[in-house]
Amino acid sequence: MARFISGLPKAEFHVHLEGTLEAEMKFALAQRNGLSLPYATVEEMKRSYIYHDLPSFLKIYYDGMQVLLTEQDFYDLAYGYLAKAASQNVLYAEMFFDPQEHLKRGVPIEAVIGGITRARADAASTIGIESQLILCFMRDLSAESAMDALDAALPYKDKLIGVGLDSDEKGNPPEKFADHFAKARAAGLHVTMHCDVNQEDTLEHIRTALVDLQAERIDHGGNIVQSPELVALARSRNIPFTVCPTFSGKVMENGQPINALREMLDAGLKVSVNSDDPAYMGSEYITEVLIRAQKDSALTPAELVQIERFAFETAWIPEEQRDGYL
Ligand code: ES4
Ligand code: ZN
Repeated sequence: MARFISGLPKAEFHVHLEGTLEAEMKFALAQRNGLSLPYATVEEMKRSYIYHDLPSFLKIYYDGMQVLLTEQDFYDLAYGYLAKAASQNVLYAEMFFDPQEHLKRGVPIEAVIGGITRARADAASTIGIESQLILCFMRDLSAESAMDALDAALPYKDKLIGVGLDSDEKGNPPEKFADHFAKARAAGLHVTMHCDVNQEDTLEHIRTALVDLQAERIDHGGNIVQSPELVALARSRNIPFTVCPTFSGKVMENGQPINALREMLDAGLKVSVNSDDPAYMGSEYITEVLIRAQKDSALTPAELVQIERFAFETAWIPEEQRDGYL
C-alpha cells in the first residue's frame, strides 16, 4: 500500500509555504541573514515544536518565519517545497502564503511574490511540477491590515490564483473579510477559506463561507458532517474540502473524536488529503500523510485514486490543462 501511495500521481491544495520551512533551512537562512536563533541545533529546534491547539501552533509558526527576508529566501522556501513535493509524485500544487506577516517585518511584497514566482517557474521547467499561489488573509489581524496586503498584491494578481483565510479563527468569522473577498473576486481571483475543526461557531463559519461569501472551496471543514443541511448544500454546489488529517483529523463530538475524513467521504463530499504545515508536523509530506490517512480511515485503493482524481478535477487551472492530468 505504501508503494501504491508513493507512486500515485498527486495534487496538493492545502499547504502553507511558511509551514514548509524546515529547521535545516531556518538555520541556513538565519546564518545568511546574520540573525541568531534561540536554539543551538536543528534537533533542539525540532524538539521545541510542541503545541496543543491552533494558537500555540501559530506562535511557533510565526516565530519561525522571521528568518525569511529576501527574494532569494522566498525562492529557496518555495523551491524546497516544490522539489520535495515533486519527489513524492505531486504533479500540481496550490500553495498558501501569509503576506501580512512578511509586510509587518518590512519585507516588500515584490520580494515575497517575486521569489515564490521565480521558484514556481524554475520548478516547472526543471522538475516538471506545476503550481499556483493563494494569498491568505490572516484573520486574527485587523481588516485594514488584510486590505493593505491585498492592495499591495493586486498589481501582481497575474501571479496569484486566489485568496484564502487562515490563522486564528476564534472571534474572527469569515464575514470580517467580506469586502476583501468581494474585491479579490472582482479582480478575477478564486476564493477559499479555512473553517478549521473544533473551532467556536465552526458550523456558522462554514454556512457564512458558503452562503454569504460564495466560497468556492473550504479548507478543513470537518465539522460539516455534524450538519446534514450543510452537507446537502456543499454536495449540491460540488464544494471541495481540503482535509489535513495530521492537524485536524479529529473532529470532536460529545467529547469523543470522530474520523472526519471517513465521515466526509461517506457523506459524499469531495475531499482532498493535504499536508498543511509539514515542517511543523513531523516533516510528514503528502505521501506520509496519505499513508497515515489510509490506515486511520481504512481508505481503499479505489478511494485513494478517487481522492486524487477529484483533487485534479478541482484545480484552479484552465480546463485543457486539467484534462491533461485526468
Ligand atoms: C494556519 Cl489556521 C492554520 N492552520 C494551519 N496552518 C496555518 N498557517 C496559517 N494559518
Ligand atoms: Zn491550513
